[in-house]
Amino acid sequence: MATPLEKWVEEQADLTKPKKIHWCDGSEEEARKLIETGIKEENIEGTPVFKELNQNTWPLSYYHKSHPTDVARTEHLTFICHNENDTIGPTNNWMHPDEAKEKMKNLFNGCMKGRTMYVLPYMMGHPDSPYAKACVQITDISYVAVSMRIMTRMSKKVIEKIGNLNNFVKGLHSVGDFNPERRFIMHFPEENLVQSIGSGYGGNALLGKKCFSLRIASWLGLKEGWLAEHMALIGVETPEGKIYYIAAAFPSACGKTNFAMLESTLPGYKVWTLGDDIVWLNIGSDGRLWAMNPETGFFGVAPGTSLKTNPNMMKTLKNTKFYPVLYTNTALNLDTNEPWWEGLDGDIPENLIDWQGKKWERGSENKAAHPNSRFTVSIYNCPTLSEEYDNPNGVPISAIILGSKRTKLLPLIVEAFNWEHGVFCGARSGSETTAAAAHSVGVIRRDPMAMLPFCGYNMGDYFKHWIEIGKKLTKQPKIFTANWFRTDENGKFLWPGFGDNIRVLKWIIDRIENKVDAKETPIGLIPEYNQFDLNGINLSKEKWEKLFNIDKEEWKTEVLEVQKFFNQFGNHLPVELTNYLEKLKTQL
Ligand code: SAT
Ligand code: MN
Repeated sequence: MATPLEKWVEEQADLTKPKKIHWCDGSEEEARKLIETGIKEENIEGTPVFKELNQNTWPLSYYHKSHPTDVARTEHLTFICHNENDTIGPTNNWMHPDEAKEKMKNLFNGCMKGRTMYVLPYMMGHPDSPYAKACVQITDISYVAVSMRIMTRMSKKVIEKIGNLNNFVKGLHSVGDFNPERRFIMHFPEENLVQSIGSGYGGNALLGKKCFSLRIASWLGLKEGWLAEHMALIGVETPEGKIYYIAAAFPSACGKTNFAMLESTLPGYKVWTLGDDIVWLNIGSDGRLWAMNPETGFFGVAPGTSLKTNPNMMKTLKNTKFYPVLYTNTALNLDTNEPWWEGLDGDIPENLIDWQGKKWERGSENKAAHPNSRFTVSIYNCPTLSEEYDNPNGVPISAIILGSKRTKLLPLIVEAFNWEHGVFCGARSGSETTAAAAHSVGVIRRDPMAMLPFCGYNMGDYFKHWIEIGKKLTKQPKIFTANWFRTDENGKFLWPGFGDNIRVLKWIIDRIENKVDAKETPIGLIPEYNQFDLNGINLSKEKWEKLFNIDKEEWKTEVLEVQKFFNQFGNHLPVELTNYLEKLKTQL
């Protein structure tokens, strides 16, 4: 008798009609074979799926170029298919599950003709963790199969774990014909199912990532009493040897990866890495909030990554522990066969081709590497990996940072008055958009908890859920908002950022340990200049004032924007948030 898994795979094969079916075991040997296949396999416009890079200087590394129209998440083609429109709220695209299924059935029909169907069994979370989830993704491109090996715990054992059960998370993916007209990413939260066609790009195609571990998982979290969040996860070790675990939300392409492997500029402080993108937060039996990263790799933005901005990532990329390391849509140095991107150390190479394969002229307006070009690399390569990373129980959280990217308005760091106020601060957050999604870059949009594109249900209910979680905790983590991106009147960043962000982390820990005071403002508690460690950097009082200035006029405009945003949620919006907004209005 076929198991539910075997039956499901058979049904998908009947629909998509592949030439053959390959069940992956997640081994290194298999990944090597997949890469070999990819090198010979034509992808788009005559380019192969993989190209081997210089193995002397960039060991284990391979290059992948995606379709020029397929370089970022496509939020307008991403749908959440609950039965009721109301369940997804005003910030998601909705389609009725029946309609979506019908549409996708037509698109999937015969789409794998002549191709291999890869069946990928994987876990999100450590297999021994009570919070882990068993998943299976089907795909028809070796790039996704190899990427999923890096990003998840892929293994045959997952098949045994699933056994005769049908509750595994299902993902059906095909690159289709890469036509944006026939590109859809459909989520069926009630069925633990994702269907994606027409894209080979990261968040659209690696279905364990944003599709399952955030959109579907956030819905599971609502029903089961936990949170799935778009956060980095770190441990900060103090000179006394104590480690505080901190989870930090930032929108895509706002430096979460750099933050996750921050190299401290303060003597005695060290940051340990646990994750750079997704955190699942559960209430432990001790009533504390426990966090784990369900992923096992980094899918990070390449441009701007260097020995100066993120030395630990450069070491991670060059580490030979885990095979392989992938580069997607970067530029290529034709003389040396090395990947290249804007911001990489060293001189700009003479002989570059850009991410579209065209010769790149120095001084050209266009970037050589796509601004959202990425590397895919195992977390086990990371020299600062926390010893607790594989702990099935996760780590207890002492603080949550809810970050935004704002060149104006928002101070470097603000402590919320309490958990509920923290939820309000996260809910009202807005950020400048980046190249991680296909839309105009640099405009401000509301992005609560950096989850706007990733919350699988009505965000009004999501805010309520956060408040409810807080009530259940016996020891609530402190909540902070952070903004590394504030500029002066000449457009220059006021805060050095990167390794110096440890100073902000130190202040957070000092607040947890009750070692420093904070100044009360209408938006929350801010540090005192003389109680914040600025040793070794040159930050004048004048600059500090600009960094923490709360401009009432700017905030009045902001409050109106927040009001507009909140209004959309109608009676789904928790009254606590309305109250905090009213209070803020009065105080301004
Ligand atoms: O494309 S991903 O969603 O995987 C990366 C991101 O945008 O955060
Ligand atoms: Mn992300």
